[in-house]
Amino acid sequence: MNQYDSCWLRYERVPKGRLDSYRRRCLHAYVAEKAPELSAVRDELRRALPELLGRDPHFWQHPPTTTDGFLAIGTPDDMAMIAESVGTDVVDDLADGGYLLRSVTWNGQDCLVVTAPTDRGLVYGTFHLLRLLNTHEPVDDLDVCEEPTYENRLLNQWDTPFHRSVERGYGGESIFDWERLPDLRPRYEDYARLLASIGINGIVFNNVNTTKPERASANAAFDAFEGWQLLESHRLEAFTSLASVFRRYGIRPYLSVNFAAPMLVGDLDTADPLDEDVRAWWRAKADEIYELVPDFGGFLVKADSEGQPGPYDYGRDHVDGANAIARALEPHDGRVWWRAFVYGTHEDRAVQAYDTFQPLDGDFADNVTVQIKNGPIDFQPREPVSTLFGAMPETDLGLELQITQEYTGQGVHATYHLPMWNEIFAFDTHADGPGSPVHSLFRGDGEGIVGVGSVGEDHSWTGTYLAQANLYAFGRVAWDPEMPAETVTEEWVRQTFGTDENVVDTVTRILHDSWEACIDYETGGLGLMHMMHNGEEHLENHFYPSPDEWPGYHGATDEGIGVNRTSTGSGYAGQYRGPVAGRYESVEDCPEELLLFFHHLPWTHELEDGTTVVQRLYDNCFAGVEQARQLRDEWQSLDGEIDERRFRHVAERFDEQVAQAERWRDVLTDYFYEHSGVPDEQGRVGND
Ligand code: GCV
Repeated sequence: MNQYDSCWLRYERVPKGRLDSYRRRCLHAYVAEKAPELSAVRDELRRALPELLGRDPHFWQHPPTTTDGFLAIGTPDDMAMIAESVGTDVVDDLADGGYLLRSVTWNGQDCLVVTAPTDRGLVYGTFHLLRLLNTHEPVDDLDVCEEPTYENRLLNQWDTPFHRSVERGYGGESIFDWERLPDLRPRYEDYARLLASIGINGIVFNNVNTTKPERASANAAFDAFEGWQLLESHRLEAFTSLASVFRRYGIRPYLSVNFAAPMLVGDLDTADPLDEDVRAWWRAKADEIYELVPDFGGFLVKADSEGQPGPYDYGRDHVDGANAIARALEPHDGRVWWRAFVYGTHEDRAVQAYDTFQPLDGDFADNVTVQIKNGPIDFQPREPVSTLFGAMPETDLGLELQITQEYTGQGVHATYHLPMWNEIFAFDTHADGPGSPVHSLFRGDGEGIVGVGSVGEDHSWTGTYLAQANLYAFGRVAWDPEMPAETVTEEWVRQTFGTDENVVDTVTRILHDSWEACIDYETGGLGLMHMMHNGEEHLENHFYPSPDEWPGYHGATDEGIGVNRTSTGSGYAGQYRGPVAGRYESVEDCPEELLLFFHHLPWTHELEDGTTVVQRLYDNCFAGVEQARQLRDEWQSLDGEIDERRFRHVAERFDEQVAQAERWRDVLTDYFYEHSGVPDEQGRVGND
């Protein structure tokens, strides 16, 4: 048995109906010889085709002269057959990563062509073709043309090097063993395959918290090591081997770095971004890295946030800080991704990021991207979108989403993030007047979409098998945010659990209903959030309910609940543009699902349908638990339809999820009752 799961790259035998057509076109293959990416393509075909087709394909060393049909993979320059059957111009016009798949007739034979202007595009095109074969789609009239919507589609690994832990990772310890580099583990390549198959083109190694591991590791010997040390010369040399694994799959490596690296790694006594020695240190470090890793993408920086050092330590601002490092990367085409996740003096944390960054619009260097979390707080089950989206037109921006389920049930609950992401993407910012959805931003050069990763050493990679869907969906929306949710989800289910229609429908339904269920039992809905235990004593914090720990986030008092973020409160609503600000400012117009994020209201305030706030909170908490039970029952109905190992594991997780949901419901409803004194109309709370 495999040490770990193949996720959606399973490759099982295609049923008879499709087999002939697939064999006719794919049992002979020619993959152009040259770039490392093309050897990865050949390897993938060697893995996949024998499993899918039940025959070993023949790989030609030169353009085939066979009388059979064949699969041709290369750029038009690589092969006359491709140039003549597809045309050079149409391929050259595609963006980096774009590709074409075509069924063509060549010398009277049925052939398939995968072509692209860049080697990376050939990798994506090959994975697309294998997805079609794996899900038994027809290929006889294939004419697919794809281009990525966003230039950058990055994974942020919050893996803490040397400790082998993953901050907010629920799939076990880190897969990356930095101590053993340059020795490589097979898992690295499988991870690169998974990422490339969904179009990811950059990976940022190292936790953004690069100093002071919060928790001692199991092996105290490692406590001396911290993530900033990855910039030390001997570690950078070892890093080259890891970088080469990802390079074969068109994935550029990046590193999270510590702002004070000139002092920590170098021997300077300041990290002041305006100091000439500091600038020279960053320049020399960048030169050293690019000498070793020529396709290095750049640095990610978390500065002046949660104990990480930053420009404020020297009385400078974020522009000074980001630009100083960016200048060092600029000659190498490298980029700084500078996080906007900052705290400050505001009582309402929501206000901070906009207040800090918006006035700096236009001042960042051309190779700086400001990376912004989807909402103003911190990856809560539901948040309004960040006010910075659309507010910095002169700055390259990146949208940061969380793939890992920090606040949505961690490695236990089935909570699918795609519906949340689609809600975010569809939100109209009014940045350029009506019709300026979030997905229309981040499309410029140097911009893109970033996901905080979720994988670890567990067999499932992600703690629970259903959470693999979040990683898959992230890659797909970062490629095309307008792809219908059903398409993305069904693709994942078919590749992961097979094409039986009942299985596909059931798992798709479970995933799509799971997010709202989580919101209901973990918050009561209506825009409440951050009601969880926040202690730092173990990794599972943010998992259990504890609404009295941080009352500032939900604003519960004996009179009412919610936070006033209107002009009479913190003023956050006013950071949105025109009509959006007006909508959130008004109790009547504010969408119900965000009402208590923007308004502090009496417990007995009546909602549109006449239900009181407190009654709606009770109802939602109970409905969330019912929904969790329903999801569990639906999964149970698949007993015998899914292999025992995965079926049982997920079934056990669902039992745990239902128990957790009941716990959340009981703690929250008791808390609401304690403050409101209003019993539940249905006698479930406060009627003893
Ligand atoms: C990497 C939240 C998380 C932290 C995380 C931080 C961030 O506070 O709980 O684990 O730290 O966000 O995004 O930097």
